Amino acid sequence: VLDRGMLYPRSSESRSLFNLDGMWNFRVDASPSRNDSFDKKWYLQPLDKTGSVIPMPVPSSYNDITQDKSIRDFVGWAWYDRQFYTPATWNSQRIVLRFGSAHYYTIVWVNYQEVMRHDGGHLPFEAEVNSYLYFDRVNRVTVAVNNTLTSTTLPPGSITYKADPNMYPPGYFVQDLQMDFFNYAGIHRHVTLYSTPRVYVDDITIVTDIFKENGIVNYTIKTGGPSDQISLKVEVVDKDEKVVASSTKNQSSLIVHNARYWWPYTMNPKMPGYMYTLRVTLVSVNGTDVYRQPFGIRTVRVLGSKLLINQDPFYCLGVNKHEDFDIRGKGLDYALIAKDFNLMKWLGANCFRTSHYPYAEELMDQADQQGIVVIDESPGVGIGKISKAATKYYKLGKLKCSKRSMENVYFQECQKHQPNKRRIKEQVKNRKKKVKKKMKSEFFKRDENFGNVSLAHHLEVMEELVRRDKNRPSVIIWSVANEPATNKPIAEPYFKTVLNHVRSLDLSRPVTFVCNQNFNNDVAIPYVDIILVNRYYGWYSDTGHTELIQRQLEYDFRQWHQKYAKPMILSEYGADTVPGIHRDPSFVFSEEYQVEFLQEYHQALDTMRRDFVVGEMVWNFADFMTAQGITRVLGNRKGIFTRDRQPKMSAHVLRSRYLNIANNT
Ligand code: BDP
Repeated sequence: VLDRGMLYPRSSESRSLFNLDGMWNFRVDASPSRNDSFDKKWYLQPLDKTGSVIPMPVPSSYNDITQDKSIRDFVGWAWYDRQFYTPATWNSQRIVLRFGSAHYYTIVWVNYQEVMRHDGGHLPFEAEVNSYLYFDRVNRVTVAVNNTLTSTTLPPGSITYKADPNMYPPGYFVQDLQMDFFNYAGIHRHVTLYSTPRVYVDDITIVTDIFKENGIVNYTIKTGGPSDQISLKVEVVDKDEKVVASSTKNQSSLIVHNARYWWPYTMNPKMPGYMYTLRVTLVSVNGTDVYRQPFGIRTVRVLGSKLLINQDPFYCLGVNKHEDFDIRGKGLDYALIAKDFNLMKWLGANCFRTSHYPYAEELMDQADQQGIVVIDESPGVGIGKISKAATKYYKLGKLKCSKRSMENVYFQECQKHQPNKRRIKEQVKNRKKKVKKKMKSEFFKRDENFGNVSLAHHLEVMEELVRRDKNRPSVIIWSVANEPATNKPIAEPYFKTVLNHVRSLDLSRPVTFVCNQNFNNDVAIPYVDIILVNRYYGWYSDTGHTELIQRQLEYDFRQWHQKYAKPMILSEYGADTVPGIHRDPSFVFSEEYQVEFLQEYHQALDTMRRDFVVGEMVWNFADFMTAQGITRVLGNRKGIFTRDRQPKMSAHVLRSRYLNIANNT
C-alpha cells in the first residue's frame, strides 16, 4: 500500500501555495520513432531550443486548442515547459511540486533534473523538489506526457501498425481504444508549488459513525519529515468555527455531541452537505504545521436490498457524467463545474457517477459541499473488451459465412464441376470453422488486460483513488471498473483481488464495478456489495422497439435479484438524440424517441423501485466527444443536455420525474 499521503494543497498559517497554471511552451514529438525527444534529450534544454514551440494553456487538453489535426489526434510524447521563481521566504520550508493530473504517463524535470514519474491520468502526483530548486535565479519545469494506451494501462488500449506499403507510409499506426470517449491528453489539472514546514502533516484518514444524535469521528494522522519530538492538537471544528471535540493523539475516536450529519440535499433540503473541519496542529522544533481537512459525519451501508445513508434508505436519482467540454477537452474548468452542479440541481439529481475515471478534486469539493452523492469510479474502463466494431465485424463475418459464402462456394463449385452437394456442405463447414477460430482468437486477444502487470497497476490506481477521496462524505460507493469482460473466467480472480483489495483499504463504503454482462454468465458479481448494471434495450438491441423495454428490463433485473439478493442500480440507459430532430411516431435519434425510451425504463423501474432497485442513472448527462467513428456524429449524443449544456426534451421529462420522486419520499 502507498506509503505516503496526498492531501489537497491548502494554504494555512504554515503553508503557502503558488499556482503554475497559465501558458506553457508546448511541442509534440512527432518523429516516426516517437522517441526523438529522448534520443536528443529535450529535457536538458529549454524546449524552445529544441525546435519551435507554441503556447499551450494549463490546465487543458491540448487536442482541440490548435487548428492542426495532427495535434488533435496526436499519440506519443507531448512536451511542456515554463519558468518560475521560488519565493525567497520558502527557503527553510519543504517545497512540493504537485500535479492535479496529467494524461497519461508523465515525467517531470526541474532545472533539467528528473524529479518524478507518474503512471496514469486522472489522479494527483507530487514530489519534494527542494534539492532541485534555485532561490537566486529563474527555475524551469519541463513535463513530458505520453497518451499511448496499451494492454496494461487503465483504460487499456492498443496500437496497430499498418504494414502494407501500398496503403500506408512507413511506421504508420493507429491507436485503438476500448472506451467510448475521446482520448484527451495533456496537463489536465492545476500545477501547484506549495510549501510546508519540514515536519508536516502527511496524511489524515477520517471514518465516521453515528450513534443516536452523536457523531463518532475516528481518525488517524500520519506525519512526515525528520522524526523530531512532536506534539499534536486535533480539533473538530464546526461551520461556526466552534471546536466541538479535540484530542492530542495521532489516532483516536472523538465524539461530537448532537452532531449535524452530512445529508444528500434531497434527504435534507434545509441543511444538505454539512461539513466539519478536522484542524490538525503539529508542533515540532522545526516549526508548526496546520492543516484543515474538511469531512462530513455520515454512514453508508448496504442492508439486505437497501442502500442506507445515515440509516435511512437512499434512492439515487442519478446522472452519468464525463469531464468533457468544447476546446478545453478534459481540462479543469470552474465555470463548467459550477454550471453542471446548477444543472444537476435543476434536474433534481442527487447523485452522479464519475464515469469512467476519477474527476477533479475541485469538482468533488462541490459534491461534498452541495450534498450530491458520488459513485467514485476508477479509470478501469473496457478491461478485456473487444471493441463494439470488432464484435460487429465478427458477427457480420459469421453471417457472411453462412449466407454469402455459401453462395460463393456454390458458384465456384458450379464453375468447376458438376454441382456436388456434399462437397459444398464440407466447404461451408470449413469456412465456418475458420471464422469461428478467428472469433475465438479475437475473444482471447484482450486477455493480457487481466495479466499480472495490469492487476498490479489496477491495485495501485485504486490505492491512489482511495487515498485521494477517502475523506469525502459525498463518495458513497467505489466502482473499480466499467463494463469489463467479466463473462470470461480469467476475470474472476482478477476482480476478486481488486474488489477485496479496495475493501481492505476502506471498510466504510460498498465496493462494486459497473457490469454489462448477464446474470447467468458474470463471474465477478459474487464479489460486489451492490449490483450496478448498464442496459441498452431498445437501443443497441431491438433498436426502435421501445415497446419491449419494460418486459426486458424487468425480467433481467428480477433474475439478477433472485440470484444474488443484493440491491441494484440501473447504472446506464440512454439513446443517442440529435437535438432539433423531431418525429411522431418516434424514430431513433429524434427527441421523441429519447423521451419515449426513458419513460419506458421509468415505468419498469417503478415496479422495482420500492423493492430492490435503489437507483437509476441516465446515460448521459451531456453529449460528449468520442473518437471518430461511423456510429458517432461529432461524439456520443446520448446526453439529456447538449454538449454546451442546453436541455433536450428529455431533460424536462427527467426533471419532472426526479422532482416528483424526491418530493414524495
Ligand atoms: C456503454 C458504456 C459507455 C458508452 C455507452 C454508449 O459504458 O461508456 O458511452 O455504452 O455506447 O456501454 O453510449
